[in-house]
Amino acid sequence: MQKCPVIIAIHYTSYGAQWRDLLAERLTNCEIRLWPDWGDLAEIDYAVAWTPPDGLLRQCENLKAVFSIGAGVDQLLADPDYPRNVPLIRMTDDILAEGMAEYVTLAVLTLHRDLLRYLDFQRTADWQPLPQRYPKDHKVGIMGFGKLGQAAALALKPFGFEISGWSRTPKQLAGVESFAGLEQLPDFLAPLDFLVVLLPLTDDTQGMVNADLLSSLPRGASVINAARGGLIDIETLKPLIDGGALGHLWLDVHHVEPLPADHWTWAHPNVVVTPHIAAATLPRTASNLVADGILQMEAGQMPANVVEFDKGY
Ligand code: NDP
Ligand code: OXD
Repeated sequence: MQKCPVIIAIHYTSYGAQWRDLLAERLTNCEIRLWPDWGDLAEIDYAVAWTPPDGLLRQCENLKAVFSIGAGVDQLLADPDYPRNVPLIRMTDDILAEGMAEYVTLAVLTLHRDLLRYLDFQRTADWQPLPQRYPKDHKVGIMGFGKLGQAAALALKPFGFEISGWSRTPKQLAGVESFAGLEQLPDFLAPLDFLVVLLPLTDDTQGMVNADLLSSLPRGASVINAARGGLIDIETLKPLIDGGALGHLWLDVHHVEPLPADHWTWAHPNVVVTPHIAAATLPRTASNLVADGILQMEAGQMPANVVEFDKGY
């Protein structure tokens, strides 16, 4: 390495310090600067970021690349001054796929086996066996069939659920029906008992999961969103869940985060709320991918998983 690239990890204290120390172990020729000690922004070669302040990355005028520490990049592209001439690399650590597969399996099995109702019965010591349903009776559709969506499908498959995926381009995954494009969306939705949303948030997908789209689902179907809150037009879903058109809403991500304490989803009996924990980035493994990417770039190669700005993911 001829020149020491300088890396800026944009983060709050203990998490940021962890990233700084892990990157320093791998990138021994680099000076790592941690928020808020940026120094001269023109000296920065690489940024490692989640939600930097708007305009900051544009001020790093000699930036060679930005590494997102999340699989999603909408939080970076939301900056109106985001420098779109600089490659943006998204996080694809396998540990995210493992976490998401586990989370989606937890949500589907909880709803499929009526666990929420049994927990209610337990509160009043009510011994009330419900008729058992079998996986072959339930169809799961995964909207957004990329790295995380396919990992979720592979985790659910051994239980015996019928699984389908919807994406922009068709996919081939053994035993899973693939649907692609808007024209196939109604056919994808029509038979589902569980719709799992794992799309990236882009100009095309913003607010896509609304009352109109969900009218294609069978009555009583449930929706699990573990991708981004902005994909769902949440207020249009309240009448559907109140009236039983939707069975349950299972939300890991929200239109505003942290979700305000007075939002109706917290207290609704048919809504499950978790605080954006489906698949957390693990600095120990993720920092290796970032370090590998920087070393590749210093060797004149472009890392995989560069975001296509026109698609937004
Ligand atoms: P990928 O890029 O691997 O997959 C995205 C999928 O969405 C692809 O199948 C893509 O289709 C499809 N897609 C995108 N736009 C459209 C569209 N307009 N119409 C149809 N299909 C579309 O992303 P990941 O699987 O790695 O991650 C998905 C999202 O999960 C992230 O963007 C992030 O927001 C969220 N996430 C949430 C976490 C949490 O803890 N809650 C943790 C990690 C990620 P195609 O394959 O044809 O391109
Ligand atoms: C991600 C996330 O995008 O944590 O990785 O939400």
